[in-house]
Amino acid sequence: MMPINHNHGQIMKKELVSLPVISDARGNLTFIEGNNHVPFEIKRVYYLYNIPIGKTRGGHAHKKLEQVIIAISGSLNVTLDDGITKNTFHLDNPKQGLYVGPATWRDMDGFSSGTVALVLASRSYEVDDYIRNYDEFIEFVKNARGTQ
Ligand code: T46
Repeated sequence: MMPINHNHGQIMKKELVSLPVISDARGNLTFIEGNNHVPFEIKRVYYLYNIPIGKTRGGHAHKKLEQVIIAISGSLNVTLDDGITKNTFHLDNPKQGLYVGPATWRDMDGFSSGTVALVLASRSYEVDDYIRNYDEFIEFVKNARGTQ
């Protein structure tokens, strides 16, 4: 999975999570433990599949939620935006995850046919944790930086 940089050639390596693989003549097995292979306790798991070609998802940020996105099968592009820098990651490897922290706008597109994207999440589904308006997101990021 290679990040495609939009700004200053900066590679955001902290987003990439390598997952363990047990490989033998029967094939591969990858396992994921919370607070070990991903940097949080896993509270929720969901997956995106049957995505029609050309459709986009995401278009929001979260206030508190942390997630790791894995292309279990197929491929997709995920663009992460922290309010200043945008980086696009092409996910096509079930041995790697993409960490998405709080206060990060995400857009997903370029789903190949048959893609299954597994998402591991640090919190239960909370509608109030979503920021679905980009201007509100920028305000949220500015306020968060101001309180640091
Ligand atoms: C994210 C990206 C990667 C639930 O009821 N429970 C859930 O756990 C989730 C994830 C969604 N929903 C409902 C909320 C909406 O009514 O499912 C509907 C579709 O969700 P949304 O439009 O947010 O789907 P995506 O693919 O744009 O975003 C999802 C996650 O919501 C989001 O947290 O980071 O995948």
